[in-house]
Amino acid sequence: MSILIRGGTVVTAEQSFRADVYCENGTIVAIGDGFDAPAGSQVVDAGGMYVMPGGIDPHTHMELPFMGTVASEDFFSGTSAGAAGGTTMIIDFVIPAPQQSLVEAYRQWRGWAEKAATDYSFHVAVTWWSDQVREEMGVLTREHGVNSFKHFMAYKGAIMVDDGVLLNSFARAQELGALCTVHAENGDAVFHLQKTLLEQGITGPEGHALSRPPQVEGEAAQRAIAIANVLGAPVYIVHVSTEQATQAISRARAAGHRVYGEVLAQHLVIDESVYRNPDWQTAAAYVMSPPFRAKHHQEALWAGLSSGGLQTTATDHCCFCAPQKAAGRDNFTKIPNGTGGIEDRMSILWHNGVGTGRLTPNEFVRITSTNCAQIFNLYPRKGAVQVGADADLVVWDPEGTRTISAKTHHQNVDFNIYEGMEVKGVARHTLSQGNLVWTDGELRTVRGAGRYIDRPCHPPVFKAIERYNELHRPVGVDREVATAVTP
Ligand code: DUC
Ligand code: ZN
Ligand code: ZN
Ligand code: ZN
Repeated sequence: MSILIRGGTVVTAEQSFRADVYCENGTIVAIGDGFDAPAGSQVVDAGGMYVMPGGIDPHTHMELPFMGTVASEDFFSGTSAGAAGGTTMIIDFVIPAPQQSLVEAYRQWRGWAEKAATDYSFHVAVTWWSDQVREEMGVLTREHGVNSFKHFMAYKGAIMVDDGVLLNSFARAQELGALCTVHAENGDAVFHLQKTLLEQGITGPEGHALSRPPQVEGEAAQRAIAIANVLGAPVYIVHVSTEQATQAISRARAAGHRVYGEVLAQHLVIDESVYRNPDWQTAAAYVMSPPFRAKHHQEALWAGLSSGGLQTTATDHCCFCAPQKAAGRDNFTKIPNGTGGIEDRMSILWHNGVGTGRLTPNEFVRITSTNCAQIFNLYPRKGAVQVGADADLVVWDPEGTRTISAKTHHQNVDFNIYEGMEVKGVARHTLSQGNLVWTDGELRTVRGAGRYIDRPCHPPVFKAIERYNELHRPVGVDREVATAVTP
């Protein structure tokens, strides 16, 4: 099986150049000018288009059991919708119930994901702490290619963890060379505000945003970073939606700490006014956490992406249909949290990022693919257009247009949060493992064709930390002398 992508401009995180890309058996085998297609090869005309690494969405929740229901998008429909939008890999989340074995939960998710159409991998959430969890984090990193663990600082009474768990888990992950990721919202503050709002008779979707103000995220992001810094551990903050959290990350990075931030496409273009929609069902469709924000936060997020202070973009794709959302008719705290957008992320970012001059095409590749591949140790197999890399590619048409709508999308949800938005910049062809899975508006994904991708740990960063501690030793204090005089 061979395919030649002819006449396009290759765009990577570093450079753009005119070249043909030739792939065989799922791998890029040659990049250069003016190839003749070997007999029997398929040829894709990429004239006037960009050939880029397929998008990687580092944050999805396909068929997640959550808040009394199950997310409507499964691994096949979700990865297929992703392919239609130029995304060729997801990193989804295994979320064990408190007290559940992490390895057992991981196996459960692996079973569900066998139907995926494109490649995938898993972060595993730490929702409780014990010696068993400590041990299983080791098993997952050594035997199952898991190099990242997730922590929810919100969802009190369910999957929220306290600072003690964060410290134990961050320290363990650091020992293993794994990366900790955090959903940063102060769950106690959210719980308190939810109760107060309900007592005041505020029961509609507007209460959801009021119960999760920007400070709630800012405080938690700052705290997670501080806890990581106590240990000298790296930390990755998922779905950064506020100026406060963006600033906390920037400050830490400027001080030399390894802190990463992820932005959801929807937080860049949709604001909090959606919760004031008089139609309950429409307002409820936008209930997700963190919620949509006042407009000025969007500028902070864009600035973070273009400056490199925030590194990745995702969707938190976690779909619930109107009948599922209706569970919270009389009480906003019962509306299942989640929105969708895996099919639209790339176009939303191109149109509003590259189309407005906020991002260069190379920066677009960085924040949709390469940075994620590097942070989560998938590079250069993923996130690169180079010989030897997987042939997960998107042929991007910068002039193509689309009006986003639930009527035409491939996502398994009855609503589209971007309904009616017109975007310029679309995936014309998407290749997964060298196969055309989306071409000129036709979806050709195959159930079960996706592979689980191992992500080995990076080497632990202890050396760097010793050096860091050395640099931060108070002036005039010699450690050996200080030890010697201690009685
Ligand atoms: N936020 C959501 O909106 N849904 C799933 C989990 C989360 O943190
Ligand atoms: Zn989250
Ligand atoms: Zn410092
Ligand atoms: Zn999430």
